[in-house]
Amino acid sequence: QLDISWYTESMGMGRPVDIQDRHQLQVRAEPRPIAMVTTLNGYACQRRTPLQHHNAVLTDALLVLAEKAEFSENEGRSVALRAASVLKALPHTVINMENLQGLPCLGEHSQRVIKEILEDGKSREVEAALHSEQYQAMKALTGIFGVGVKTADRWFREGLRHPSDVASSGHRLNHTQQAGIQHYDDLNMPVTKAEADAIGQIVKEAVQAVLPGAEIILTGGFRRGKPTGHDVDFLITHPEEGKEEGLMPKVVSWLEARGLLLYQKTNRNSYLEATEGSARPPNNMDRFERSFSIFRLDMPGAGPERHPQAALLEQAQDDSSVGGRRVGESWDWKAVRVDLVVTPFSQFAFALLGWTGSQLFERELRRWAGQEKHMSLSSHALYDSKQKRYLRASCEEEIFAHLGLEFIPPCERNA
Ligand code: DCT
Ligand code: MG
Repeated sequence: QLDISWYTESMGMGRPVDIQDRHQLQVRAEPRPIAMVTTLNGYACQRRTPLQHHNAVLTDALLVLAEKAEFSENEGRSVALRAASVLKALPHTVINMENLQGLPCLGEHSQRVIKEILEDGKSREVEAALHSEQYQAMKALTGIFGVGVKTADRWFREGLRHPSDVASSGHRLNHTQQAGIQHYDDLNMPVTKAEADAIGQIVKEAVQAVLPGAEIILTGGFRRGKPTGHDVDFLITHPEEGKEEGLMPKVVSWLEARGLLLYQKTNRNSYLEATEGSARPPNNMDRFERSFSIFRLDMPGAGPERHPQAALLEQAQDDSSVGGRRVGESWDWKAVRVDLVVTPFSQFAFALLGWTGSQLFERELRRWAGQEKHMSLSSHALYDSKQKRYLRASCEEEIFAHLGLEFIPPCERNA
């Protein structure tokens, strides 16, 4: 899937070089500007995308533009995300526009931004976005758990800029948003792998206590090898199909009885294969028995050193109820967003694939299935529209095989 046409020792500088040039180079046998021509497949699910890549300066810029587009609800978001994703899969640093030849998903807009950064070190459009009041306010307001772009945009138009403005605005907030405001600082601090593992131990204990033999697995970004995340995602299942039914309320009660949950909202499983056929649910993430929660993770001995924002908060003496703790309060626990999902064993492989991400990798898998294979993929099942039947799978490898795709391990799904 990856074809590095050719390159010589000192990468970069040149234009793509054809066979004749190459011959001349060899004849002259002198160091020459390099051509690095790489071709990549058009779907992110056909590419290997590692966590660490060579073009962070460019992808960071494109991701700001994706965010800016998201805040104004235009489709530029997916365009910029796809462009960034292609650069993440490149095995080398882009240093000139020729390096982009033959690459998919790089439209005129993305190329303009890349060119500017290569020439001037930065993009005016990205700088303007980062400094704009709208971008900063939307970023802060959508950073509240339970607040989406629509609500944030309405608040922005009313003159609100920051969670503290919302808290003092007198707006009626739902329970999720109240929790989001209350734990704003903690929830905007990255969750570390160590914290995710600590929560994993707690969830494991809870699950084992209420249903012996049940299994839990850490999914989402941490399964892809990310060192931090915005939340912790777990899948729970039991090898005996049916045993998992009704598990979530019991797990939640166990956790609540021990004071480990600061907030939780459970959705029932609303997926019914037989009656729904191949219909693709509008949002296939919402149909398992799923609990969105905020854990209270004990952090023994934690002080401002381990909780860097504590120092900042202490400076903000006059701040109101936003954030979590007032000056002088202890920092021995941290609020952490956790998603728990219960899946029947027969759907486990699909759930695992669907919840491992990245979000773009998932979107591209579904696009590939629909457009290239006349299949419909969700986190529950894979339906073949030509054969008019569901295709079963007991592991991720089988799903890739059904889709006619080379298997990509989780650590290379960071599209
Ligand atoms: N997912 C998806 N489509 C969405 C949202 C999520 O396919 N609209 C899948 C892919 C990732 C997984 O669910 C978990 O979602 P997040 O926690 O949002 O993503 P993440 O990769 O775990 O990111 P983070 O590390 O920030 O938590
Ligand atoms: Mg996650």
